[in-house]
Amino acid sequence: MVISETAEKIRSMEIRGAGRIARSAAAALRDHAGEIDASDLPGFVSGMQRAAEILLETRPTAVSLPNAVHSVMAALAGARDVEDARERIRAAADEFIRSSGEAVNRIAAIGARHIRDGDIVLTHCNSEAALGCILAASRDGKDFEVFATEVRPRNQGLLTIRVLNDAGIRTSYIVDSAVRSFMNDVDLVVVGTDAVTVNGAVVNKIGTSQIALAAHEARTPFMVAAETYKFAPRTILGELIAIEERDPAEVLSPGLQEGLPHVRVRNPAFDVTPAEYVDLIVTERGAIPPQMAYIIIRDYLGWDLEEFSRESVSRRNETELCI
Ligand code: RUB
Repeated sequence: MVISETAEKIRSMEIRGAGRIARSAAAALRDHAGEIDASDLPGFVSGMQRAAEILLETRPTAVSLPNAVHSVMAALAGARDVEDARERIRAAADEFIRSSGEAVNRIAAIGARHIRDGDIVLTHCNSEAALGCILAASRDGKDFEVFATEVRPRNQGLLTIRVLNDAGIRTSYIVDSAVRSFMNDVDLVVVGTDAVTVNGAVVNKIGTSQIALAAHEARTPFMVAAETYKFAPRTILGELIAIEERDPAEVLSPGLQEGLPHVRVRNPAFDVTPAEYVDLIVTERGAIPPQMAYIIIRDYLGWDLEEFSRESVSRRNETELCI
């Protein structure tokens, strides 16, 4: 029950933003582990695997989701019996949620140092990691302004301006296409991310790459706030990040579409900003250049080529043997 409810909330974007999606998936797995009625360990494990798959199918782009699921499900390895497995899942999920919150706070503290008195900071979409940096700078007593974009078609900018307004931060709200007009006034761009690939490319809300391009042209620093679980281990072996394409009705109402039989509405939810347009990625382990993405995947997520191969083999075994 908790799994299908959480999955639906993620799919419908009631729960949205890569960090929140990851924490809610971890919590759903924990609660599901508490509910499963399994008489033996193989039954428990296959019930957990089904749950993990349902969560993984909700939204394809935010890599924080598979990373959260992986970190919780890995706790099943070595479980002695159902009760032990339940306890391991509970502990791993709680640890993921705790460390995720801590990572966001740490990123805020580091990112805030890059915001100076008098700056104009531009942000896009609604990222708790990026907003964390802005709010922390404000709490530090810095006096600066923010430009926040509208974020068509789902208007996440409305969430962002509410947060900024509540914090008393002077904010200008602009349509997405106005970014280049203002970029020469902007001192720093701060965004979050759904995935960072091994070559340092940043996948974030549609429009981010245009903003990065405009920032690059104007020589405005472009900073990304990213917990380490937003880095994508499978890109090591050339796996690509799937870009979610959402319902055309988010862009154009079905009524209007009907009158335009030759028009196809495209609605990709994310885009890819190449590493050369990214100046800095602020993680909870410190700020890094995008070129260091591989090190994060290897050292902090603990995945390397060898583990990747082992994981693929053990996944095959799990399917064959159902543990
Ligand atoms: C949200 C989005 C956010 C990242 C990072 O897209 O692109 O910038 O997920 O957010 P959507 P956070 O609204 O489609 O989920 O820093 O909160 O994890």
